[in-house]
Amino acid sequence: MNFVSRDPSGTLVGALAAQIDANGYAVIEDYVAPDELRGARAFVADAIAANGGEYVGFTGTERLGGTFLADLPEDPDFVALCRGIYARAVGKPAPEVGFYQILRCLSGRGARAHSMRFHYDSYVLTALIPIVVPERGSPGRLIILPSTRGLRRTYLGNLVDKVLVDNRLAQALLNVAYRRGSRRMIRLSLKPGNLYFFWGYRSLHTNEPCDADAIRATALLHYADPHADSRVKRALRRR
Ligand SMILES: O=C(O)CCC(=O)C(=O)O
Ligand SMILES: [Fe+2]
Repeated sequence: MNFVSRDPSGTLVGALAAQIDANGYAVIEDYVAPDELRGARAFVADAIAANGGEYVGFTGTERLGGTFLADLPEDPDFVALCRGIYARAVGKPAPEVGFYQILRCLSGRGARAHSMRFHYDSYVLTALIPIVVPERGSPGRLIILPSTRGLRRTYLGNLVDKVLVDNRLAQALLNVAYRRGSRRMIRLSLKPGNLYFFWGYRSLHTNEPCDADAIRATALLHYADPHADSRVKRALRRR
């Protein structure tokens, strides 16, 4: 993983940012080394088995054991990649902040409850690494409606967008559009070990479920909350 050190003029980073703008996402194929991916897959299988075959999620790196995911948010190349893409797209220096990281392991009857809920992320750039993808049944694709909004100037503006989407009517309409095969929705088949980027803050997105007897596991590293310094946000969160 030394893409950025081999890219001193920022050609790769610029191309990735342009790809996200043009296509709704960008991908670096086989970003994860096979042995690292194998370790993470074993970790996911064990975690789901220990939870009786049901969904588990891990926030942060503490409980990620010896997997590559525990080290990824400190990996200089990965950090430089994300910051570089951010700076190119936003036109401002990338903030010196860490990632909001989640490992989502879908399986069992609960897999549906964690799927097909369209949302905006609170962070500008979303990096996604599939760890396990279903081999049969529902493919568990990533669904993206690219660039459905801009970066809101205020946290309240952001909140209004979220409220407008996070209700039964809006979700039902989006699900109807999905089932009717809306061309605006990108249906991205994921490959384990690839690294995908998209504008999580700006693009409505969600994931398809997997069947109860399958596993769908994705690592998400969210970067840069535009409203991190908002006084309104802090006041609301305090309650
Ligand atoms: O698991 C996925 O494919 C997407 C999850 C997601 O969008 C999120 O956790 O914010
Ligand atoms: Fe998301």
